[in-house]
Amino acid sequence: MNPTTIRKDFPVLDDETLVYLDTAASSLKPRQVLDAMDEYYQKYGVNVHRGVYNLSYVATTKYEDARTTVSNFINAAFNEVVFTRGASSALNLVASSYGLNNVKAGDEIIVSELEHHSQVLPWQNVSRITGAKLIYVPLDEDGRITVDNFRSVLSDKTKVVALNYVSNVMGYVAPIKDIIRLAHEVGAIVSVDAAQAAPHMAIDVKDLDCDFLAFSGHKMCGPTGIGVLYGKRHLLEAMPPIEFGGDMNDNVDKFDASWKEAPYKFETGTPPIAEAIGLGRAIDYLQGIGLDAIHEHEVELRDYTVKRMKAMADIELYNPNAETGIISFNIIGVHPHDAITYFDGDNVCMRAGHHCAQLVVKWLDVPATLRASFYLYNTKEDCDKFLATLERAIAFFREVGF
Ligand code: 7TS
Repeated sequence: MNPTTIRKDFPVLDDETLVYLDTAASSLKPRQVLDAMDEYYQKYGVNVHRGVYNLSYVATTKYEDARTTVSNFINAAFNEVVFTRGASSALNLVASSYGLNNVKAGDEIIVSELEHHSQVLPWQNVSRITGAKLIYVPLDEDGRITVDNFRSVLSDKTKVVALNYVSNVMGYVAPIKDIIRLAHEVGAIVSVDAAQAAPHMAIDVKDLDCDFLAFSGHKMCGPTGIGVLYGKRHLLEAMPPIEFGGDMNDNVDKFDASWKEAPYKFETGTPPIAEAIGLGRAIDYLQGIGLDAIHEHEVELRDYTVKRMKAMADIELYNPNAETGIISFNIIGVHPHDAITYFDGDNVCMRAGHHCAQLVVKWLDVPATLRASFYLYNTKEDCDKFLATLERAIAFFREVGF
């Protein structure tokens, strides 16, 4: 894998002064993906599933081909892949359709403080409406979800387990396969938030045996406005739609209607056609490079950077031993929102804040963190530029007084 060649695929990186370390928020998009979407708009930009003419047939075929690409990517069946607006809407679909129809007062839903708001707030809503209880897995001293801690909250009352595969703040990989096996032993279903996993590591939903799994296109070289919900066939079949309108229906009478089969009953209205095609191309692009090689590259950059950061005074590192390309830290005594402006001045893009995961930032007992995240287009030079800015930022804040 050669990041220097890869960088040439990303038009935003034509600006050679730019150091992009905010992939966990959204990745950059390669020309191949932009071209595939442009081709849709330029050559056959019509609606799907309805036109009885050749252009519409071409659009429908490309849209459904993208579903095949996604299903192969995660080892699902074609009709187990629902296109959504993103990971957030996929996770909301699980809670609003499966959750509200299967969970009742007295049941328990297991979540954690390591979740993105998109995984925990939909289940808070289910809990409010149904009277089911939210239970938090205690995190270990590093802030990890462990199998033992998960076991300590699992019971016969557990109906749903809603956890992340990779944390967007700590970059930890959860022991999700073991969690799924244990949850199934008590008859609970598991909804996996894979928004930070799918872009960086190979996923096999059959091997994991998860019931639901969600991710977004825009964090994996694809466009915004498209995401995926994988659901086991029998679960999707039993779930009611949560949005009603065009294309999702079968027969419509004055006071009643019937729905198409999954996944179509969940894809109301004109879908994100160009975006699905773009996501399919993004997956081809990532697989062409190899998910294992991408993961290895990110970890190498992370280890290189963390080693240098550990040698610096005035740095608080929150996840020194994470196994993915995410570094969460603060400059001691400096509010991250002050620090981030210094990085911006050097054209180093990172995120400062609670990363839409306030519970873990509260668990860390800090107002916010700085977060650098790596992807396939980052290089050792990016790490060096980031470290040089960091050193100057520390010197600057030391001079003006922490
Ligand atoms: N789950 C996780 C673990 C995430 O990191 C994110 C987005 C989402 C769900 C929601 O994805 P969306 O595409 O629907 O927005 N995380 C971040 C982040 O860390 N910084 O900006 C967005």
